[in-house]
Amino acid sequence: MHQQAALILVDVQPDFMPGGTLACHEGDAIVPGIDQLLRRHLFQQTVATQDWHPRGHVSFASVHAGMAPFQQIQLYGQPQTLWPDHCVQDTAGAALHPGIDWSSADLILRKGNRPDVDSYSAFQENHGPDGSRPSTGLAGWLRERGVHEIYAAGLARDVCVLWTVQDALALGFRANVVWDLTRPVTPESDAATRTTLGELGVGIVQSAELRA
Ligand code: VGL
Ligand code: ZN
Repeated sequence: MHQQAALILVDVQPDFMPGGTLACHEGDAIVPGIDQLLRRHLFQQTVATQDWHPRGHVSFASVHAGMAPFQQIQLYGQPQTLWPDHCVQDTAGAALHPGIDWSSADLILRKGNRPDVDSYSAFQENHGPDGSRPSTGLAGWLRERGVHEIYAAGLARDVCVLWTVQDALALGFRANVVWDLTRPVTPESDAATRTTLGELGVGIVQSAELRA
């Protein structure tokens, strides 16, 4: 048991896997390993996030005239990548992946439900119209349970997983990425992601190294 540690499974949803609308490279390859990891009950708490957008969400390229997916705009003074429509509430692509037994998850946190604000990290929404990044409440939830360290896995390695560990560190948690149980939207980003994680002091671990 990793005492005082939480596993955070980020956006393990069909839309981020081959056949989905915003597929990560080999995104489905992490499903068996995550299911096996959950069955080992190594962590004091397990949290799953679920990207959960209303139709017409501000992050969808389809709502910005003349814009295409993966282009960037400025939104509330910050860069915002525009995405294909994905993880629309109550669609199959937005479900927690059916190949995983989620019954041991202690908390399922839906994010990105505000129409005008995107939300990558499990801890804080992206910048809103007033320039702030509202808390999701996760940091307090973890602290109340004595958690000081997080292990993040899921999708996407270069977007929501990365933002989650960056916020975790900024909020005073030790942070690790379970590298083999993540996949990127942009495979070319892997070298930069590793460099960023190393510079921040985020641990990069493999699921096979995790021990009871
Ligand atoms: C994600 C882009 C848009 C992710 C979510 O889960 O990494 N990426 N929404
Ligand atoms: Zn999203």
